[in-house]
Amino acid sequence: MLQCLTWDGSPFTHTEQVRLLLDAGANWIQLRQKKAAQSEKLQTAIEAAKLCKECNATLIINDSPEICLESGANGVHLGLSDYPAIEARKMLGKDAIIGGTANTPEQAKQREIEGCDYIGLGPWRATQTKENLSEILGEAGIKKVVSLNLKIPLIAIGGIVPEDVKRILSLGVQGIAVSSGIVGAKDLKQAILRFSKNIA
Ligand code: TZP
Ligand code: MG
Repeated sequence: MLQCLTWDGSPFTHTEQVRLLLDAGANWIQLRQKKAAQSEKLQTAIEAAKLCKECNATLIINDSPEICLESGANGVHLGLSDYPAIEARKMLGKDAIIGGTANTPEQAKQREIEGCDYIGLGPWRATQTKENLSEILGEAGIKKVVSLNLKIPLIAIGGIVPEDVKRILSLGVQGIAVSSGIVGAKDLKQAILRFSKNIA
């Protein structure tokens, strides 16, 4: 599984990034538009949801269950200090995909208890993409969470480059999430290929 996240630092608008990602074959996209008014985020999400539906791709909205609901996206990704996952489930229903961030085994366990569908586990290494970055996990930190044998997939995130993919997957996580390494690349198609060829 490869989740591609849009990025405020890209020269392209978020809608353009979604279009480019879909053209490059992405089938799981997280719209991570941080620096915009709520109304603009909603407008982008509506456009992105339409584009993803046309391509049968899954769209996850960062932070906001409301925008997920109003745009018709498939789900929401909730950070550690975002909207509570249990409340998001009540709002979005059983079919919505709810992802939750975890940085420690305790948080990961809690995400499963809350009914999340997947865990964004990171950061793998330091990255400029996210502000207020939690403690770097590296191999040891990821292994601790893998050893819990949770029932929901673990998606590693944070500063991941193509050369990391095999090693990270060999630790026992189920997928990889990438932002700047794909939407910040000169050749986005080539970048997706470089990540996905190592992902079953
Ligand atoms: N959560 C932990 S690290 C991170 C997020 C959203 C940023 C990932 O972006 P990049 O550019 O792949 O490091
Ligand atoms: Mg968040």
